[in-house]
Parts: sequence; structure tokens; C-alpha cells
Amino acid sequence: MKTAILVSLLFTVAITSSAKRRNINYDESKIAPYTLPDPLICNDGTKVTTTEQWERVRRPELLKLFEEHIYGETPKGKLNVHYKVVAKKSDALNGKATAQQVMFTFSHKGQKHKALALVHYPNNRKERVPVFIGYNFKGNHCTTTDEWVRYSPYFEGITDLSSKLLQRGTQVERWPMEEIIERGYAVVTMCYHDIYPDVTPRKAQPRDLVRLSNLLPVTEDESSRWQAIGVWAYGLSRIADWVELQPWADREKFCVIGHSRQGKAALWAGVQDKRFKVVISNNSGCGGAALSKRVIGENVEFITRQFPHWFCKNFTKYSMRERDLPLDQHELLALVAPRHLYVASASLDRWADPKGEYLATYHASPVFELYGMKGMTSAEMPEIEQPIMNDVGYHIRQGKHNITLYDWRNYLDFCDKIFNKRGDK
Ligand code: GTR
Repeated sequence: MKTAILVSLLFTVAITSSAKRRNINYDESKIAPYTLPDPLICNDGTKVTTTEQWERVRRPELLKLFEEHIYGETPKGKLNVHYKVVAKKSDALNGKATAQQVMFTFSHKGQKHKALALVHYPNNRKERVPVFIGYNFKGNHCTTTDEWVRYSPYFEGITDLSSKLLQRGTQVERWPMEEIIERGYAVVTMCYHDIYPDVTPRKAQPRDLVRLSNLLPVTEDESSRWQAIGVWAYGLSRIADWVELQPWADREKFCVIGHSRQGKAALWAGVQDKRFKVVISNNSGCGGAALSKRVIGENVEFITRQFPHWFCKNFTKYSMRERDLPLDQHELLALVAPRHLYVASASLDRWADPKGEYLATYHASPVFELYGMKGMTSAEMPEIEQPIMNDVGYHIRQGKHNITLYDWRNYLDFCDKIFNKRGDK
């Protein structure tokens, strides 16, 4: 008993001191007063009152601010990409889908980079279908136990066959492919490591050094140079380039989706690339959908120290100085308008600040309203598992940081509503 108390005491002390070390606050009452910038006020103080003004003046201003201070600049140049279907089967998922594996070979001045997409589209379709595009974390082989699915190129260098990294189906529950297909959607995934290996330069292995961004010219100014999130976002658009060419894909119905760090990338991709008609952020937290100025849960100091390769260097300047940020994440969400946004939180995901994710969605809403769309109408968060599905969607799920079937079902319902699919069948 005594030992148990001692252990739990030590544990508490350890948590408290590491929380102190990281300056992590979890107490709502300790949030210092902060002011959020109004997304509809231009840099010169002019108030935006028309969508024309938003698109011509304010939207580009905000995009530039996000490039400069958070995600870095996205190179404008186009890469050569060669696509090759390396495997195909027409009876995947119990005959409900056609599956393809498509190798993307990016090239520039003799340098090459490979990434592998795993594609499923419904066999039973009367017309072109909407498409979800999103990265997986652990390789295409983590989304299924089917041995037909090849290892993503990032994993090719692993020779130890007993390596956990090569285990199949470890994240099957995050990819309810069959249900997505049954609902009439296609789904395209790729391992995010194929585009930019998620390792700090310090921990890099030889195979990590190959990254898509090596092929692209970068800005001279190192402080606003793009890093992993920028490159992942760019990669999502390159996947959309391929999907656009497919006879089964409805080009007006692309949905970009991401969980956690990939939620951050999905938002940044969705903001920049207007082909994404629905932009879905699942538990994206700090540097994603959560307001930075609340400084609760993960903060700028922690995230930029732990993941120095995610954001542009300028972001680090706001470590312990979030209030000086000339923008906040509600303005990122606002940049999705007049397309559709869905933000989802999880009740136990305090690190990602669910309330901050909701408030950002709420404070982004005036920009959607400018277009006559309905966002969040109350500053009060909805109850757990009471989704709001206006032109903008939000839910908070019971449970931990994760993407679950519950989350997917809501995304499917939301997309059905947006794409008018209800009652189609
Ligand atoms: C955490 C990170 C979060 C979130 C998460 C994830 O360690 O602090 O910002 O992105 O990783 O991607 O799972």
C-alpha cells in the first residue's frame, strides 16, 4: 500500500515537474486574457464587408501570414511526376471495390523520389464518386492485413523482417475502407513518411534523407522556409493531381482528411488548394485547429522544441509569446470558406485543447457567414457526441486522441449532406 502511494506520489511529482518544465497549463481559469485578431479586418485596418474584398485582399494577406509565421512558403514550381499503376484488383473488400496501388515518381534534374498510393473505389457506382484523400502514419500496410498491399517505399530499406514497422494491419481501425466504399466514396491513402519522413535531422537514418522537398527550390530566407507540414500539404495536392485524372473520381467532390499532425497538414493543404471541397481536421490540436493564444495543453514552445522539423523557423519566435502572434488558427480555418470545413475533437484529448478547437471553428464562422453559409452559432461547445452539421461541422467524441469509426461516420454523414447524397441509394 505504502509503495503504491509512494509510486503514485513520485508519478505525480514527475508529471508536475515535467509539466512545469514544458510550461504546460491545463487549467482553464489560468488562461491569461488574450485578444483574437478579427479575420475580417485587413492589415491596413479596413473591414471586409464583401466576398470580393475577402478574396482579393484579406485572403491573400492571411495566406501570406501563415506562410511567413507558421508553415513556411510553398514553392510555386511544378514537379515532373510519373504515375504507374503497379498493382490492381477488381474484387477488393469482398468484391465491393477496385483497389489500385499507384507509384508516384517525382523527378527533377535527374533526382527521383518515390511514393506509393493505395486506392479503393466502389464497384457499385452509377456515376463518379467523391474521394477522401489522406495520409496514413505507418505505411499502406498498416491500413489492412491484406498481403497484396505492398510496403510503402519508406519501409523498403528495412531488412529485418521481424521489425514492428513491417507489421500489417496495425491501424486498420483508423481506415474503415469497406464502410467508406459502401457509402459510395473512394479513398486514397499514402504513407506520410513517403513524402517527408517524420524524423528530426538528428535522428535521421539514411533512408530518411530522401524527401520530396529535396527536389524543389526553397526560399532564400531560412526563417520562412517550408518544413514537414508544408511538404505534407504539398504532397496531398500532388495526390489530388492524380485523382483528378481518374474516370471514377468526381472532381467537384474531393475531401482532404487528416488526424493529429496530419490534421494540421490536411488543413494547410485544404486552405491552399481549392480543389478540396471538404476539409477535415481530426484532433489536429496545436498548430492545427486549436487556438494558440489560449496556451492550454500543447503550446508553441513545446511543439517547436519537440518537432523542430514541422513548422517554419519563425514559429519558434512565438514560444512563450503566443500573444504576439499576428494571427491565430481560427483564421486558418476561415481560409477554407466558401468550401466546407469539419473539425473534430476528443473529450480526453486535453493535449490538443478540444475547447480551443471548437472556439477556433466558432471564430472562423463570420467568414463563412460572409458567403451566406452557416458556421457555429454559439460560443458554447456542443455536448459530447452531439455533432453540429451546418455548412461547417464540428463534433467532440468521447475518448482519447484517435480517429475512430464514430469520427468517420460523422464525416460521411457531413459529406452526404454537402454533396446531396442523402437518399441517393
Ligand atoms: C503529438 C504532438 C501533437 C500531435 C500528435 C500526433 O506528440 O504533440 O501536436 O500532432 O503528436 O500527431 O499524433
